Amino acid sequence: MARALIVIDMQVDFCPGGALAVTGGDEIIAPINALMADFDAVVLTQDWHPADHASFADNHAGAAPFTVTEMDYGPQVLWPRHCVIGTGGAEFHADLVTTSADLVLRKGFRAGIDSYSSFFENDHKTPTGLAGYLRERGLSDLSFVGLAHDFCVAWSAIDAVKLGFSATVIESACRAIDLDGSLEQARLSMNAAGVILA
Ligand code: VGL
Ligand code: ZN
Repeated sequence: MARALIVIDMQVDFCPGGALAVTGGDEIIAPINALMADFDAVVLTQDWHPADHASFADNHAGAAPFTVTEMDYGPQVLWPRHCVIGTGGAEFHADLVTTSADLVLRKGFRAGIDSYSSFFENDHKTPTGLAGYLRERGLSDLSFVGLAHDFCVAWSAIDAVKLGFSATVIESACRAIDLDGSLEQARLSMNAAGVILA
C-alpha cells in the first residue's frame, strides 16, 4: 500500500505575521520537512483565492471577520483576506521544502465557493481532482499535516475516508485556528468518520 504525505496550506498567510496567522504555524515546518522522506509521494496544497473571493469578510458589506454567513452551499465562515492569487501571502513559507513535492494542488480559486478540503469544494460535491491523481498512482494510505488542523486538515482527512482512502492526521505536525471550539469539534468529527489521529 503506497503512502502519501499530504501537506496542507503551509503558506505565508497562515504563519505568524500572515493575514490569517495560525498560532505556532511556523513550528511545524521542520517536522513536516523531516517527514517527507518517509513517504512514497508528497503532495502540497495551496489555498489560492481570487481578490473577489466570497470567503473574504471585506467582500461582504458590513461583515466582520470570523463571523458566519449563509451561502447557497451552506454556512461559511468569513475570513480576513488571505492567500490572494499572485501575492506573497499565498506563497509557501520560505522554510518549507517544496522540491520533494510530486504535486502542488491549488484550491479555492473559484470566486463564489470556498474549498477547505483538498478533495471537494465546500459544496462537498465539486471535486478538485486529487482523488483521481492519488488513485491513478496507487497512493491509498494518506497522512495529513499542516494548517489549519480544524479546517483544511480535518475536512481533507474526513473526505479522504469517505472516498475510501486510509487517513491519518499526524497531530504534532498540525496547528489549529480554534474558533469557538472548532478544534474539539473537528476531532470529534474526524474520530466519527474513521480518521486515525496519531
Ligand atoms: C483555511 C480558512 C480559510 C485552512 C483556508 O487552510 O485551514 N482556513 N482558508
Ligand atoms: Zn482560504
